[in-house]
Amino acid sequence: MTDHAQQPASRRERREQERETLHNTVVARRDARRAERARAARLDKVRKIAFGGIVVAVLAVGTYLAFGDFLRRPADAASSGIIDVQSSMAGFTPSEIDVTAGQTVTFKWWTQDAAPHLTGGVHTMVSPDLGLNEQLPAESTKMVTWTVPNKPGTYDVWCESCCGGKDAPQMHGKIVVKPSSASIGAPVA
Ligand SMILES: [Cu+2]
Repeated sequence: MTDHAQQPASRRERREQERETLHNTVVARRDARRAERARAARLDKVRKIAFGGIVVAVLAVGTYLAFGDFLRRPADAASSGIIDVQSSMAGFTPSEIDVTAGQTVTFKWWTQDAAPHLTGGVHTMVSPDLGLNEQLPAESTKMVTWTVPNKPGTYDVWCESCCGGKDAPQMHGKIVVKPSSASIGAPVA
């Protein structure tokens, strides 16, 4: 008797258990799908942020490469190594030239003045302290390559072949020798 009473009950229990197991499986699968979708959404968000960051970085680098050289030029005119200098009856243009100690620079030195106006038919560039003593023929352009002595400071440079030469204030220019970055902070010998 007890067997008969228990059997249907245990069948029901088994069916209930099976239903419950099935239900649990369905719920578990649904939860897993939701978790997967949430994870995918998070990953997608992270990817978008990372991509945005890469785009910004690439644009920044591109902008720097395109304009960095241009932007630096006014601050450090001598960094290209070629310095445009004109000599005229008004003196040197520019009247101040900035260079760096130890740097090798090239003056693209030119004049439009005609020979009759110039003593000996030349302009000159004289700065004994800096080892400069150059001549520029009338109406010409000359490339003068010069290694800047390792002597930071401000130096006088003049033309002695026209318009009163060294005695004339307008015939003087200034060469500023900046310390090289390697020697900044180190004692100047
Ligand atoms: Cu001159």
